[in-house]
Amino acid sequence: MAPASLTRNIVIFGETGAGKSSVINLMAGQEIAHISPDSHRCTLHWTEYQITFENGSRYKVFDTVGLEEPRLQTGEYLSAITNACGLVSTLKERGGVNLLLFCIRGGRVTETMQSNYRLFFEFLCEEKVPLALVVTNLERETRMEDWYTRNGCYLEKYNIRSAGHACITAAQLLDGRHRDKYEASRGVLRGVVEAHCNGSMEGWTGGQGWLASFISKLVEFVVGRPKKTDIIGILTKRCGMTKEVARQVVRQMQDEN
Ligand SMILES: Nc1nc2c(ncn2[C@@H]2O[C@H](COP(=O)(O)OP(=O)(O)O)[C@@H](O)[C@H]2O)c(=O)[nH]1
Ligand SMILES: [Mg+2]
Repeated sequence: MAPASLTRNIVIFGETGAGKSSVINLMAGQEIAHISPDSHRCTLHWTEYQITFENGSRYKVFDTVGLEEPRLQTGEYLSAITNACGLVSTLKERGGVNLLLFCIRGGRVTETMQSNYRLFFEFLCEEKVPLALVVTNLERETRMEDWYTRNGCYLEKYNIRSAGHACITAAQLLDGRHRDKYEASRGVLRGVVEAHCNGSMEGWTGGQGWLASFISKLVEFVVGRPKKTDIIGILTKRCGMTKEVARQVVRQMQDEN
């Protein structure tokens, strides 16, 4: 067993407005994440939060910016590379990823949802990290879990697979009736986090070529053709790679496509 004092790392992702910051506050039991519609929109930008449950379990939560559309424009891709370098090296430093939380609003499955799932689960974590779905906006359901009973099959149909799920409301300041659901949601969410974080003891750190492999897969989302020299420029100037390694990454990219 891992020692109780160990901090586990959670990466939360999903579109802007899905409720990620609200979910972090719900999990923390206090307002630590800023809820704002505007803020920083650059893909793979992240903010780190520390959360400790009453039972002593400690977590670092990485609140990330995902894709807002199914595809990335070339310029966005270049900024996403810069963010990816920082994110990957920070996650390594912190001991790797223990759990992915995919935050979605209860509604239909969209192409952007599928892209975010692929970006974080398949590309960033190479399917090696447990993923739990957090479905928000369910306060109008008589029983919030019913949403999954009705919709779980659609997620599977679109290849969005999860090890567990939490059907919740993450909205504070709702009226009395919904307030109970908010409090109940905290228990459900924490239960899912504990169930899937404690089992996987070591965080996943991606191995040697983690960053290179992630960046080269990322190119699949890009509309148009980013210039080789632009990519090499970013990898050497912003990500600290040598020219040699940067060229290798670009070559790997071309092999994948
Ligand atoms: N009704 C309702 N609103 C929610 C829920 N979760 C978040 N919101 C609201 O949706 C908006 C976006 O939430 P936020 O947490 O900032 O989403 P983020 O962009 O993914 O971090 C805010 O106005 C929240 O108050 C929910 O479960 N139900
Ligand atoms: Mg947010």
